[in-house]
Amino acid sequence: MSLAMKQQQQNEEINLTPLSIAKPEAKLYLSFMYVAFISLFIGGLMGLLQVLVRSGDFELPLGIGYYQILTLHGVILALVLTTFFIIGFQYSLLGKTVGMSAKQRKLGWLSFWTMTVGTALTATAILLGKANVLYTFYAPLKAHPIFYIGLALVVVGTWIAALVNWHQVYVWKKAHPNQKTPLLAFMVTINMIMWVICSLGVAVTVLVQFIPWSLGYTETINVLLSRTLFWYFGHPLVYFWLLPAYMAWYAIIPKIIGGKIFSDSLARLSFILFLFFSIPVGFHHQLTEPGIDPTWKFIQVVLTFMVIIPSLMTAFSMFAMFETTGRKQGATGLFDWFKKLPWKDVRFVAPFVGMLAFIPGGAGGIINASHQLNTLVHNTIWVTGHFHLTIATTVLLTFFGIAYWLIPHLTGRKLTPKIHKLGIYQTIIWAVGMLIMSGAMHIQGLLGGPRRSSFSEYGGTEQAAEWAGYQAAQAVGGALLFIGIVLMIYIFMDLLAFAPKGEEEYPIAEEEEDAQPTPSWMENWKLWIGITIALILFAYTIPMIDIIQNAPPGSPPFDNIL
Ligand code: HAS
Repeated sequence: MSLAMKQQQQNEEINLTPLSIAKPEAKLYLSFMYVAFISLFIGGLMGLLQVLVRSGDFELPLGIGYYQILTLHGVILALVLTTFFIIGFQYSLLGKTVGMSAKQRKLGWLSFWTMTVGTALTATAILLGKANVLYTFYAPLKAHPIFYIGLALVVVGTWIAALVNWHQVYVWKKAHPNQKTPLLAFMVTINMIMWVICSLGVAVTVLVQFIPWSLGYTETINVLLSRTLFWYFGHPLVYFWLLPAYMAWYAIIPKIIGGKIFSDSLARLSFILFLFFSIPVGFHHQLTEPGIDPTWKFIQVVLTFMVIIPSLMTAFSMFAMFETTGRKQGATGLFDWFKKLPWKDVRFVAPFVGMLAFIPGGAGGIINASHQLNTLVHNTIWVTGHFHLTIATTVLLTFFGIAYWLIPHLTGRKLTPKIHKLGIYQTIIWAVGMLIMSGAMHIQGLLGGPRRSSFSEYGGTEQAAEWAGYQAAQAVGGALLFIGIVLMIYIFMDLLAFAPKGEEEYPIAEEEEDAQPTPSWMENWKLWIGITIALILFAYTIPMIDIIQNAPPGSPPFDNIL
């Protein structure tokens, strides 16, 4: 058989017809979506209250504390909304590409209920005002033990989901021994490997340090160790959010715009690089932390610059895919392909605006990661501006883009022209709101405005007076974003229960007919996990020993900050 025929045969085998999703599976995937969208509403409302308080013209009623709503905002949006959406979406990706058995579905429910009970416990502690510790729960701020126990349960739930996901892929692999794992299943496998390895760090600090300390079994806590373990988890956490968005960019958007996957191998390589470089970089969140040797900070900053590469590869891929598709549709000239993109299709427009936001969002990340520049922006509201561009725009708009077809696909309804239109308005409102809010946060940060702080005039200093206009702008932007949230909840409910019955496509793109075959070594899991662990041991072993051996006296708890 000629090489060309072999390639074609392999591509045909890979472009398998997507499996159909049965009702019981749809119910499971949808349950994750319910929690995600309820969280969006609650978290968004808290965000609105925050920007109003910080404008200086509004006070919280009924003795509610600023740090209470800030904690709820961060936990419910950054941890709950994201995790539920991602686990539900990833289950659906695997259900569609490799299938889900009844047994796996049952375990899927176990993961859902473990995560939901955990969320309820953590939320209760926050609502009772017993956990005003923000989403990073930095020691020595202390929360009620239930807060940490709830978070631990959420993580355990995700581990169950990881086991189910890997089992799904394993079963498929056994049934298709000589075929490469479908691209989306490969990507989910990587994301969950990264997640399990990194969440071990937060599990250790919560179980060994926080829970005994909050129960009063130990009097003090090693603050530096707890933060280091948190950021060992906390940076890969941001890629755990980003990679599902990249899954949609690489393998779903091409189908929506009428194109093909630009390069299956390149997509896989970028995910492998994320696995390598997402974890050994946590120190770039601790560049101002005094107890860490600068050499190790330098090494982790270098590794941080390595993790930028797969995002640059993704940017290249997106441009290439847009241009190739446009040219196939008859575009000529340098930029005509741009006009060929489906500007009335909200399934494309929302993620596309997310991609645009990642250009300044990613550039901001590169600034943060540069040691000298970090001293200027660290702990200022610039950082809050950065993560509202990345997670709250790039990732969230992509998640909205996914919801427009995923929810009707699961409920057996149609995405109507009316919802397309509303969705495009929603995207515009979000983009404008975020431009105003995040832009003002970036500028105020450069003028020295702190993050994680309630309104203060700082004794009437001139510097604080400079921030007033930017704080007002944040309130305006935040109010627009809340309108965007209300609109999105309306759209979600419409797609759930009111849109006309019908069939909505689950768009999975195929490879080009003449695509080069993906090398089989790309699935050398032992090698990838081995390199990942080697990099982690290299970046963390010596500084960890140093942090533990030369630990300063531990800290007693600081409780009930309002
Ligand atoms: Fe970050 C702080 C560095 C990416 C989230 N980050 C945070 C925090 C969060 C967060 C939540 O080094 C705050 C944590 C806290 O509470 O303290 N970040 C980076 C770097 C990247 C980065 C180097 N961050 C993210 C992503 C996030 C996220 C993604 C969420 C999803 N970040 C930092 C650092 C800090 C930090 C420090 C600590 C700051 C401090 O001092 O506290 C990189 O991954 C960024 C690489 C990205 C790019 C952009 C590629 C562009 C693409 C779009 C292409 C556009 C297209 C459109 C195709 C290089 C892929 C086509 C357009 C046409 C016109 C056709």
